[in-house]
Amino acid sequence: MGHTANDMILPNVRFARPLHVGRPNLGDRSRLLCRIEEMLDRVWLSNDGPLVNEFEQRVAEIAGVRNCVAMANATIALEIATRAAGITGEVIIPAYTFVATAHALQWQGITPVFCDIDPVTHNLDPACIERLITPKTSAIIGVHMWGKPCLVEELTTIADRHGLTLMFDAAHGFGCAHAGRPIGGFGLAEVFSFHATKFVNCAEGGAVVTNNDELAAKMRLMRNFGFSGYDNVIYVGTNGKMNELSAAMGLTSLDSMPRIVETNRGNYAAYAVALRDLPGVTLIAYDETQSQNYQYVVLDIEPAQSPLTRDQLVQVLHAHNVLARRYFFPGVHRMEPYRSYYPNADLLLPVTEDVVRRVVVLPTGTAVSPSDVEQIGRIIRWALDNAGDLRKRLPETIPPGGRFDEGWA
Ligand code: T4K
Repeated sequence: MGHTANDMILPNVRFARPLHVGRPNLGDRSRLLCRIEEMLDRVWLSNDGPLVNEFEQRVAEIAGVRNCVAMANATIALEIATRAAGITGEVIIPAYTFVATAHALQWQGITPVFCDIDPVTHNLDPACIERLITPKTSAIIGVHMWGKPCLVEELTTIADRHGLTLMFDAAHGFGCAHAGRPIGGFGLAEVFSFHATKFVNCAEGGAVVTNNDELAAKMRLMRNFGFSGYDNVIYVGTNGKMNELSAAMGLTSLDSMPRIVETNRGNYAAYAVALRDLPGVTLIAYDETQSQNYQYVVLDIEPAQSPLTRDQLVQVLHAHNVLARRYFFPGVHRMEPYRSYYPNADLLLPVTEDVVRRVVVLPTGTAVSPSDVEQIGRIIRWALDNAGDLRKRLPETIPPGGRFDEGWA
């Protein structure tokens, strides 16, 4: 008798609703609507409005910095920050990141140079950075992957030794700390994302934080077409402004920040219990002595020990309506235009090549309860226990853009 999709599903455990990675956390609806009412009464919708100003102050305070410049999203924030900092030529970034880190540079004619990562922290490997520095290198941009801080001190030493600018893509790092200091104050500037999928969100939003007042002033001009007062343009600028609706959303989200972190932390602890002692499956650890946002629940699937491949496990999860994500497969160096520009980049990126095949990110946030997590744990345990059967049905790998349900039917 042939298999059916149902043979691959643990009875009564498929979720009735899809569980997403990055389902937005919604704050207090009435507080949000009240802010929007006030905004409408003021008839002030964008351009440095009071809600944006308040959002900037609160973000700067949490990040422990003097300046926060709110932007429309983190991608444009990265573009403006690098441009305002005078970065040109080549910039060293990890290949293991969301594509925006590279695109923000390429968009401006700056060349992203892909650096390998540490297999445990998933952050830039300082030893690799040194090998990539050329006379054209002007900066290093570290990414605090999953909110886990880069080796800030090592990167600072390298940047100082070579006269390079150091900045951080802290899209994942809001509310996290390193050595007792909040992420936000390291390097020349750091960039947060407040996209809908982030634990604190503005629907769309981002910000550059910095202790450099001059840089902050320049970025304020650049995000508003370079206008310095009426009719007076003093830089080439763009439109990177955050609007008041987004700031209302962001402020309401900030009000709920402690509750969201607590929920994430509870889910993370529930995952640690649910996934205990599984062969080849490790939950990526956070430094519990430092402030964390726990917005990403990340599993490492060790190919030599797990009876299923990472992609087979993702297929099983999707069949149960758990829409786990392969962040950041296949690596930015394997996406266009970088794939065409550097067809052999993979040879220099052995750790990245390995990690992009091992990592899977699971749903968390306020849309997920500890009992959901327990259920997800049961699905994974069942899948590994029944790996012999499942392996016969499921392709070992799914290409980029491929659908996870193709192996079922
Ligand atoms: N640097 C790094 C290291 C980043 O991770 C990011 C963004 C950036 C820079 C750039 O930041 P922004 O310019 O976006 O501010 C998502 C997010 O779109 C992206 O912001 C984020 N990183 C990345 C890690 O994840 P996708 O393409 O995976 O998103 P998407 O649209 O598939 O959304 C994920 C899931 O969330 C969906 O399956 C459903 C759910 N969802 C999403 C939205 C927007 C909802 O339920 N409701 C929603 O409103 O990139």
